[in-house]
Amino acid sequence: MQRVKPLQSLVGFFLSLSMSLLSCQAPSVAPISEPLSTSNVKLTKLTEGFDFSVKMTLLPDGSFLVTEKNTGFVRRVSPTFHLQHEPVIDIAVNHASERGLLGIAAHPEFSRNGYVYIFYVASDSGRDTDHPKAASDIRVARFQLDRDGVAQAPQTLITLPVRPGPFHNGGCILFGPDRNLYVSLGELNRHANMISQLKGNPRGKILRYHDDGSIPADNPLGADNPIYVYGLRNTFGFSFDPRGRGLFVSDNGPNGHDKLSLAMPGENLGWPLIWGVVDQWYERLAARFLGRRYRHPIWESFERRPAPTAVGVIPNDVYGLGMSGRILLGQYMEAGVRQFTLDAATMSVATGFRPQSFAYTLLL
Ligand SMILES: [Ca+2]
Repeated sequence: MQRVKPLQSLVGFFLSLSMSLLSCQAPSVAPISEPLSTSNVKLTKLTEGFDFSVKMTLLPDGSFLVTEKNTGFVRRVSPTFHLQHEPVIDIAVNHASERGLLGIAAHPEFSRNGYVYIFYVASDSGRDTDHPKAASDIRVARFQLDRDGVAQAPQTLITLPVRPGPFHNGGCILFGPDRNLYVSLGELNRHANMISQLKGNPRGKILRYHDDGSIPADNPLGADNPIYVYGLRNTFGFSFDPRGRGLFVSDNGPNGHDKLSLAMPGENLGWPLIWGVVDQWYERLAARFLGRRYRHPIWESFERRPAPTAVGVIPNDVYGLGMSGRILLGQYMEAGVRQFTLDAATMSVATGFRPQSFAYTLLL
């Protein structure tokens, strides 16, 4: 299999390591491509009328909020799947290339406080724009919905110390079971400087914050460091395993090699040193070099480019026997949802694929 290798200079570096490393057994996972025997997940179109919808978050009353990348609208869909015409809130975004309003998450105590968090690339003019130079920053903000569904002006909680990239801005935000806020930031398509591997820089990482934007003292890389998982390229989705096995993380690779990983706190998913199942000699060596923090993926797409987005895990067997713990992965280029089941003994995966003609909302 021919792969693009942007870091050929590393080969020479690794050659200088002892030959004993060459004989080490590499961590390896053999993805199984057999379809799953049962497929109880059904995709149903619930509503339409969005302008480039990207993410959604469920509210306690059964309605959900949906982000529109280019308009900066947050739109509400009722429990009966009626799309409210007027947006809940309208953010001034820079939506050039992959920028825009990218992420949304309702606070775990939304019923009490009405807080909704959003991730976006802010315009520097107060108006939506796609001018490449008219971006202010990448931020996480919080607004409050009152009981009538009226939004208060957003308050910026986190301004990420980076220059927005035209590509690879990440943008998935999620509250974890510990009620902390998790944020994915891509490497902004500037990976030649190994930025995803640097533990002092937020690019190419999943970050962990308190709900007020402060950094938890028990973060895995230190009390003043927001990094939770590193070595990422551009992650649009992640989800905690309800069984407590870790954090399932999707990542978009270069020219294919999209991935699904199961990461523990403080772990390194390899980019840009490694970007798939370890099957090349220099990647095996790189895996050894990265050491115990490196975690190889549980699945990769090889030459295909499904462009994974959201990740979800079915928490119980309400959808049928054998469905509990199944992992669902949204796909942008190969529209539809891919599903996985994780073999608890080998931590490898079996996959099932149900192609769709165009994107649907996932009904769970
Ligand atoms: Ca707007």
